[in-house]
Amino acid sequence: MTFELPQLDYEYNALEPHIDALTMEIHHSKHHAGYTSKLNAAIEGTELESKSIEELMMEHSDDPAIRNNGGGFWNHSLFWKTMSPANGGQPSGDFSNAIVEAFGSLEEMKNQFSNAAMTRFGSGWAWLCVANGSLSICSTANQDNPLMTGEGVPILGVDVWEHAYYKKFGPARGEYISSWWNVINWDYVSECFVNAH
Ligand code: MN3
Repeated sequence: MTFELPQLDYEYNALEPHIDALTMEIHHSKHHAGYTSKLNAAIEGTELESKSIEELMMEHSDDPAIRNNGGGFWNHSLFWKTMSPANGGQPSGDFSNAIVEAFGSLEEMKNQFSNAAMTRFGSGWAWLCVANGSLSICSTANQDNPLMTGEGVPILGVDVWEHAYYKKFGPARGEYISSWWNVINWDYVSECFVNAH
């Protein structure tokens, strides 16, 4: 199996002014493309070629080439899908109920998530996960994710590598995270929540 760089469902400039077009273009066509080709190079000609990306991450993340590039491939694939220029509404139904149950309110979930993203030292991600039927928040270093660590199934993640925000926001990671909340595709995240059960 060869992994392919997924196309975006929107143009590079579609998330302006919240996420800028140049960052989107470099992030997708260089960074994500790089993880994808390095992942393919790492598994080429080995028995790992027959594995799904989830199997690679859950069973073979002790190999740094799989961990870093497989994580980079999967994490960014989720990241693009969970953003939308249409700002897909608000969490609804069972997903909304689960947020209230776990955090008290959507605002509080966003506060805790943003705090996890702000306090991740260096490069990494913050995550909203489904674990044992309920929602939780964590963060991981580099391109690691909760599927590798067994912490849950990620349904929303924010990339806090400097390549995700430095062109527009400089060192102001908090301004980037605040802007990013404006382009969440809640309909897609709700779908992920349902599928994670
Ligand atoms: Mn990135």
